[in-house]
Amino acid sequence: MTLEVGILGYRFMGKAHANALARLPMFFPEAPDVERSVLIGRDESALADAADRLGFDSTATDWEAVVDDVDVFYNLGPNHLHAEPAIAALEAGTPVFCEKPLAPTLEDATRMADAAADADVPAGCAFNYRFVPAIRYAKRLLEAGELGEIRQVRGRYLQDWLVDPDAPWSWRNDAELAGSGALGDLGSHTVDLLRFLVGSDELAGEIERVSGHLQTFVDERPLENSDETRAVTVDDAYSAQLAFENGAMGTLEGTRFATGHKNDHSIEIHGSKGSLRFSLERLNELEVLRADDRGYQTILVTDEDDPYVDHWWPPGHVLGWEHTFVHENYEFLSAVADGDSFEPSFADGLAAQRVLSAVEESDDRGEWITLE
Ligand code: SOE
Repeated sequence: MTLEVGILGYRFMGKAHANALARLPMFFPEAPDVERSVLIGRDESALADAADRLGFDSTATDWEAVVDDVDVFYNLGPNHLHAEPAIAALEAGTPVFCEKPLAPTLEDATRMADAAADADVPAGCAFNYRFVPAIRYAKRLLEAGELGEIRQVRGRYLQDWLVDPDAPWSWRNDAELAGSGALGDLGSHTVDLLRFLVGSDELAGEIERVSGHLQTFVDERPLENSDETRAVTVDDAYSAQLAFENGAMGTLEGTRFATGHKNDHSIEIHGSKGSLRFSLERLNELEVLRADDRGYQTILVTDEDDPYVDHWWPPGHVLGWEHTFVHENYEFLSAVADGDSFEPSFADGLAAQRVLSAVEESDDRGEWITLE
């Protein structure tokens, strides 16, 4: 069986997922056969150029005509375009893979998760960092109880692409189009990773209460190639404190203003028997510190029995950011072909969104918020 895939969005994420689809038959021969069937967008000439470069058979400017025509629908467009096409596809019985954050608002995320619950097909939220081999390795250690009871977790996602006040305005700066700023774009990844790693009942459990702080440092920006400016209506940075169900504490930060940091996502976890830390900038490594160690021990997660590694190169031949997309596409498309469920699902996307929305509410009200 060949799965015909339709993809909405052809810029950054379109390229990352198209690359992943192209790699699958070479490195994951057991993956279902996939045809990059139709690429969807509005600007016909940019679309035609992208379809040519990314290996698509055809293009379409109207997602409504495509969502029930293909075997799988990928929604990689800006956040405000996530809900309607994804819901329409699910209602037509088409599996959906949607970029994160699931939606700009909690209301949209809820509608999407409801549509996914009513559909009999996989609906995945593309939190690609779950598919870093070192993160999977960390999850195994945590689930085997090697860190003991989880007491404190820390997550920071630092970027700097808005430090310059003259950096151009984009949809990511607009509340209507994006929902939130660093909080949704970066915080959604951090919240999802922490839920993935320590969110089980045996470890920290779900996030129960949050306290949040949002800040916008530059409140208007120039439009590209124009003398006009437009208002920035989302946060440039956020911080949050978390209280988990089983008593663990969490501290989160995300920013587009950390000068010099390009894509620095790091996680630290402290348990009763040990600590671990991971940094996306050294994604082939996991650092572990047990009670009797004299400093962190670095594990190079590039052995053939490490998660996904045997599909690529011999031990020690490191992987990169783009491989996380290949892994998630492999898992998602296999779930589609086998009729299995897939995680992270729309329910996981909604769970992250509940946390983000509570962080915003806490900032508005100046008090801790308990999640429903
Ligand atoms: C931009 O901040 C961005 O591309 C995010 O949208 C991605 O999810 C993240 O992986 C890298 O940074």
